Amino acid sequence: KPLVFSGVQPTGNLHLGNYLGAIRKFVSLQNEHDCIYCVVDMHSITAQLVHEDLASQTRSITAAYLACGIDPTKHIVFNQSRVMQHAELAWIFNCVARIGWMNRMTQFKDKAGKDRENASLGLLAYPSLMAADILLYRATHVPVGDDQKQHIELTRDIAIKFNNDFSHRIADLGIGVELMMGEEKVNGFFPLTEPMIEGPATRVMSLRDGSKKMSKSDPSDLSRINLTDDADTISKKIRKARTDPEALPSELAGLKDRPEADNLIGIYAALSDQTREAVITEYGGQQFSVFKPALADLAVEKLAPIASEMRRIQADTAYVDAVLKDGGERARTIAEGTMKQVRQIIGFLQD
Ligand code: AQP
Repeated sequence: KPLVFSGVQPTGNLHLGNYLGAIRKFVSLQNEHDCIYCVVDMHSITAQLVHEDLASQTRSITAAYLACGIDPTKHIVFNQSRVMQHAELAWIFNCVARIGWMNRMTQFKDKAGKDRENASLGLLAYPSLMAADILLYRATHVPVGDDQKQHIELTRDIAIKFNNDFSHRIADLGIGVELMMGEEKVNGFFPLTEPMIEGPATRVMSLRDGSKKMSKSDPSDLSRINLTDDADTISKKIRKARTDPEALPSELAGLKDRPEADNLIGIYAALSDQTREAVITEYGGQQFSVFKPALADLAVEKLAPIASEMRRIQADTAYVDAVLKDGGERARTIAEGTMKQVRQIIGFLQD
């Protein structure tokens, strides 16, 4: 049965990239699937251990999930550190995955920078924990932005290696399920998870530099639209967004080598639920002095209600905490069911 899992780190203000690349998809998937949405607080300490406001940021991401429309009564919303089985399975996956696999991860290279020897071991092992997050629930689908594609591929590699290494044990215990590996049917314990990376804004770029991803950790606040920005701030940031002096092209091909224009078209398309082609058909030949105000109006219309709903929900700390506690309990039940079988497969003695 399909199961959707995804998460967001509580590392700062959520931005338009997180919204369009991930959270908006979380919301649309909940009508047709069972979903588990996590605030991945354990991931947030890999790059920086001490966060003065980790608790409030965890609540803020939860409030964003709820403000965007995720229903915590029908689905599971919780923070990762509440369910210790994530760390337990991650340790096992550290022993399944190879160091070379981790060394190849572009996010590790970007975040570790030049001084790799000084990066935390947790930052290197991040994809192992992410694989554990997903496979603990045997999730089949993971909605993410384009930057996470490599990590999902690694999750599949870990599942394949675990299924192979323990194939006899899984068969003897009779707890395997039939999986498709290309054309071939195999018996395995963990599913081969599919990333869901779709739509016109799978990689929203910085408003200051079209070659850099919009990111929570960018020191320039003008580089991103935060989900908590008010209408004036959203308009100002779009007005100041870096662009070239040319008018918009009348065909998509004309956006090649114009990353800033391409980014704004993608954002408009995603926010208005249109294709990029449709946006170019409407605005091709227009100057940015016409397009930017239209984009600002659209962004304010779509994002301002989320910001005010987030503020309302966040003010009710007891409610947010109750959602996380209840979600944590339900997640733990599923997670412990998986771990009992994983311990059996490996041969760990347990009660
Ligand atoms: N710019 C983006 N465009 C589209 N999707 C994006 N995502 C992040 N940035 C963009 C998606 O948002 C989800 C949650 O991301 P995360 O918080 O777990 O970590 P991240 O990818 O590292 O996000 P940031 O904003 O860049 O944070 P920092 O600055 O802390 O590294 C993921 O599905 C991600 O793909």
